[in-house]
Amino acid sequence: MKVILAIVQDKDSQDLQKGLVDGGFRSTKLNTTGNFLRSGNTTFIIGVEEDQVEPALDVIRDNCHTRTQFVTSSFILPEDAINSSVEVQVGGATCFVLPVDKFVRF
Ligand code: 2BA
Repeated sequence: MKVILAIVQDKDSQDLQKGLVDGGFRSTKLNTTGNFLRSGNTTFIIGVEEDQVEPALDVIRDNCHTRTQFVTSSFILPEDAINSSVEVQVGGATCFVLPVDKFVRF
């Protein structure tokens, strides 16, 4: 068994939630915060059998989109005197696939 941790943008979270349920995947949703932009994102914990990792990643890929965000450099670098805008590409999804030693449900 594997666990997928998928960090996605809040804007994609509802579609992904539906896609996972429709695809028969069990998951847990956490409200999280990106450390760089310091804004909200969503982390899905998805437990799957090994042969379901790629199908689950396909669902994530299909429902999560890359977006461009502009942030002021002073927001990222407070010591920066010039308040210029910096372009940042966020998402579609950042995924970690981890092995699971043991899985039990009582
Ligand atoms: P944030 O940390 O808020 O990062 C948002 C976006 O800002 C990132 O998009 C990336 O384009 C940019 N960024 C982040 N750190 C940067 C840095 N040190 N220098 C320049 N640009 C930087 P994504 O890469 O798509 O990441 C989206 C969110 O996924 C992140 O939100 C964070 O919550 C999570 N994430 C990404 N990589 C991670 C990692 N290696 N470990 C844990 N979480 C990660």
